[in-house]
Amino acid sequence: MGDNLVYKILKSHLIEGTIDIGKEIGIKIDRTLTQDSTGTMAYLQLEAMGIDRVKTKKSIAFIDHNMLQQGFENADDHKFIQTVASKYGVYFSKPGNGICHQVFLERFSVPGETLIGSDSHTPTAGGVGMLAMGAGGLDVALAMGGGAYYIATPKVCKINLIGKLKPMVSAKDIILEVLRKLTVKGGVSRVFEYAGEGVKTLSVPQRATITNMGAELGATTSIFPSDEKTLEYFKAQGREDDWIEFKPDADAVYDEEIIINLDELKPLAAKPHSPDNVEEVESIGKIKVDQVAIGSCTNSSYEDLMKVAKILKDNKVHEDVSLVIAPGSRQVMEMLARNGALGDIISAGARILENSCGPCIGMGQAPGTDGVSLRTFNRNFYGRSGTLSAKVYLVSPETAAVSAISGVLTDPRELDLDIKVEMPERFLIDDSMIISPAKEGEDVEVVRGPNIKPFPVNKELGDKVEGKVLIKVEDNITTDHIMPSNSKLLPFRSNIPYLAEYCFNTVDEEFPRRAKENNGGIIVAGNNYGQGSSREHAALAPLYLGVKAVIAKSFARIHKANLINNGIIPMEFEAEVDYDKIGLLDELVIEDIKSALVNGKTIVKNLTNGSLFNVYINLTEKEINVIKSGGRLNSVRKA
Ligand code: MIC
Ligand code: SF4
Repeated sequence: MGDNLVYKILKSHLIEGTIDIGKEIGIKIDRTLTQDSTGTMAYLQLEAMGIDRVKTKKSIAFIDHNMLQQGFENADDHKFIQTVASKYGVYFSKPGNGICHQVFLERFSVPGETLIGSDSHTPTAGGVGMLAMGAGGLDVALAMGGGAYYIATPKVCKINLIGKLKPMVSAKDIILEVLRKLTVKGGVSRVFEYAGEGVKTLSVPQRATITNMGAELGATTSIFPSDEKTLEYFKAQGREDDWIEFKPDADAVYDEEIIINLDELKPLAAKPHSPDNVEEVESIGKIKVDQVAIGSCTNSSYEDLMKVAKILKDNKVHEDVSLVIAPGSRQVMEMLARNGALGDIISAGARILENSCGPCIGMGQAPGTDGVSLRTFNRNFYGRSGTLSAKVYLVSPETAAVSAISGVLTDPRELDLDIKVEMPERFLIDDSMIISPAKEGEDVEVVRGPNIKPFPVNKELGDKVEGKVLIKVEDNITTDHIMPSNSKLLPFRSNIPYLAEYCFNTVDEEFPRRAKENNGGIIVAGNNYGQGSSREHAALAPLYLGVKAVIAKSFARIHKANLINNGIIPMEFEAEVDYDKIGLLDELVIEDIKSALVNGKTIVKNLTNGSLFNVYINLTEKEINVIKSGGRLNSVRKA
């Protein structure tokens, strides 16, 4: 029996454990990436680990999220990251050079290697055949220090692509279709490996759109083979030396298989407020649109924006629509500028934003009250745009551009236009905004602005866990709910005491006050708790407010790891009905928690209503030690 791509990489990078579905393995990490909004914390943690220089093949720090310099905070954080990166041997991609995943794909991706990044869309690099995973900042710091990255051996699900996309149907529609089929929980504990004749019809940027938004499935990651199309991309990036052919064995086995027929796909949209709330554009109908936003790490490649430019050429943006465009990288922006496409975009009336995440993370362009916004992004979670009453639809660049002209949601197939874009023979290559680290790091002075506050570190675990239920939330709560991000909060990612005041703000403004009044306590949640962003702030802010445990029906992978890394115990209901029996401010207690960790199961007493219920505590031996020590940093320091 042959190996699939995932097993090939796992086998060649295995440091600890045995590859067996569900079992924990430690793998060697070749490359890491950080971005600024999770990066400050990651580098503070790297400093706290006391290593001299990073030990990966290459680590890169990008600045792309936190770009609106309304005060000194962002610029200070950027300086901190630049200097700390130089000291520890990390490459630094300057603000303006582009979105981490787009630039990584262009300039740093290598088929067959491993990557972890402190951002949940790190799987983008799976588009060239990397095993690329999102992780908490601390896990990235540990990997930079040469440590293994631990995951549960995933199931590998083959997504067999047959046929070929019809004109005006796009890679975005493929991943929206997968989300429609599988939902935001459908990828948990899985890697999606794309195969089939349809693969060779997709360019690398199209593949990267799919692996990028695979994050919304809750998947560990997604991956494509590295083939002739990949070679074409590497040649055009002047990096053919980094290319290898990387294909599954002819008799490779998979745990599951799904077939997607590209011939049958139509333009799709994810309706508010979830990426899996997918329907065909034509069946949603011609709703009036107030804003269209094109960009983000999902759809901001040269190819995407050239298609947009071709649609906009000789047209005007509808008078009631604000169209904003944020190119994914300086390479993309400069190429559009030089070949005239930017002129077509500007002449149509688009507003050009800088090469960064921008509105995708609520950094500006919040829609108006009740505004309908079509976005080529990957997330339309409630409140993420910065306007609670906004209705955000996720669509392809084609649907976005056509609708920007018509003023209503429009199926792009209505436009009879050939917008095929060929891969350029050579991209415009200029790495001058990527700064190499100092040769010897000792002499570099790390510059720390006043906004950088020490992060909270947990205490060793006591004998029992007790506390009141501080909040009870439903299914699919995202880390955007737990620790919202917008232009007002993003500058405070290195200031947990400040951020903690906004913890759960979009769900329950009283949460921080209640947590403080009760001396901390316990969170109760539904299924897929903590989906979305990898921000460990969604664990650090609750830790700061005294949260000791989260009892949920189930957890999303990265957030569960972040809770454990911070010594907050993730527990899962044995019977989901027990969730219904718990009320806000009920007093819960778990006696002899240390034995409970080892047994993997325990009884929770509800002192308020006298009931008892069982919870699982699914932790590996390593994780148990982390929890006992009060977090991974403590356990690393002890070792
Ligand atoms: C996101 O898309 O939610 C973010 C902002 O890129 C996050 C990282 C963060 O919260 O800083 C992510 O995807 O991990
Ligand atoms: Fe940036 Fe949005 Fe991509 Fe997150 S999803 S990395 S905020 S562009």
